[in-house]
Amino acid sequence: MIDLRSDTVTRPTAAMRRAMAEAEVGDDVYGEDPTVNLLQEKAAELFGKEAALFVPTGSMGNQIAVKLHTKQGDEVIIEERGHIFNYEMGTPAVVSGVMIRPVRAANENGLLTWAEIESAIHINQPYYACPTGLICLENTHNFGGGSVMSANETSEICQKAHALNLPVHLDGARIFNSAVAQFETVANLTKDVDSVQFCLSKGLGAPVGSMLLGKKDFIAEARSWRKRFGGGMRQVGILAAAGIIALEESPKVLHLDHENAKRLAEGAANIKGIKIDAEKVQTNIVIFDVSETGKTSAEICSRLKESGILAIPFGKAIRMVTHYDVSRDDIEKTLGELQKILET
Ligand code: TLP
Repeated sequence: MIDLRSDTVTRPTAAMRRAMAEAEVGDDVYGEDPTVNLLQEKAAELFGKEAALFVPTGSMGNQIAVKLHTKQGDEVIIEERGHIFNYEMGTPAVVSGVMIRPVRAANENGLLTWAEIESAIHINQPYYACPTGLICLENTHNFGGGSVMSANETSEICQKAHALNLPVHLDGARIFNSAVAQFETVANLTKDVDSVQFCLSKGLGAPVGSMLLGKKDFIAEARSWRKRFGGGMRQVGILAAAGIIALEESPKVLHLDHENAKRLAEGAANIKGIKIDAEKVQTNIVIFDVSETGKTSAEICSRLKESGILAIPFGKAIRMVTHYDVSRDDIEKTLGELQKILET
């Protein structure tokens, strides 16, 4: 199978499996797992943040941050296609008692400008509006097509938010893809955010795990919330060992996924009825519109599946995500099959 549904489908590398087998472990609920502690130290150092916490999933990292930055009845500003709003099971409402204020970015890439955020902020409006408690950004923006926000854009938003006493959380599930695409460091991309979550289990290829980073006090409290969420694991150094390899080795090869995504987008753009601007594909996510092909996205995906290719239909579009288990030959095969389905 050529699995383009997501970069979450990667299997651990041989080096990860070896490291997992040999990992030194302890009870992480007591803070005594040396491999988890090492991963947390390495991540904090790489991002230039005071502290880091290993969490089982990106969703848990995001939701702990939402919980800690807000109080019940607050509103959280987020781009309309954002993951925290659309794909985390309504947890902000369930767990934090907050409202989401979705804001549609004018740019199709899903990246909000400060002007767009500012127009949705509610402060000092007692008796009417739900007060804004948090701004969430997403870099890369998944359903904006893997688009990247620059360090300057991020810092500008953070500084203006901080001037209004508003914290900023970054869903950086794929922040390393963003950094590689921009020849930037993850530290620069996240330097002014109050907290950032990134995933070891997406393009970086670890089997499980995400990291939440921020100030020492924030991470100490996050540790308690992780326990409340049921995420206090024990000899989890087994997983952190793979995470260390993901953190240190995988960013070096992410550019290959980006090159494959670009080729996929360029090839798809030449197929009858498919609409995509390949110029705008910056990382490993390719979303193309199939509404003018005469077939639905579901039909196309089910035909692809018959040829051993998996992709996800989203309304009138199809998403394909490249990762290290997808080769250039797989991309060419996918383009060939798409052409067969749509042009013959
Ligand atoms: N994204 C998954 C699906 O949930 C859509 C995918 O296949 O892309 N933030 C962002 C930006 C994400 O893309 C994801 C996962 C998460 C958070 C959540 O991570 P997990 O799955 O570890 O909870």
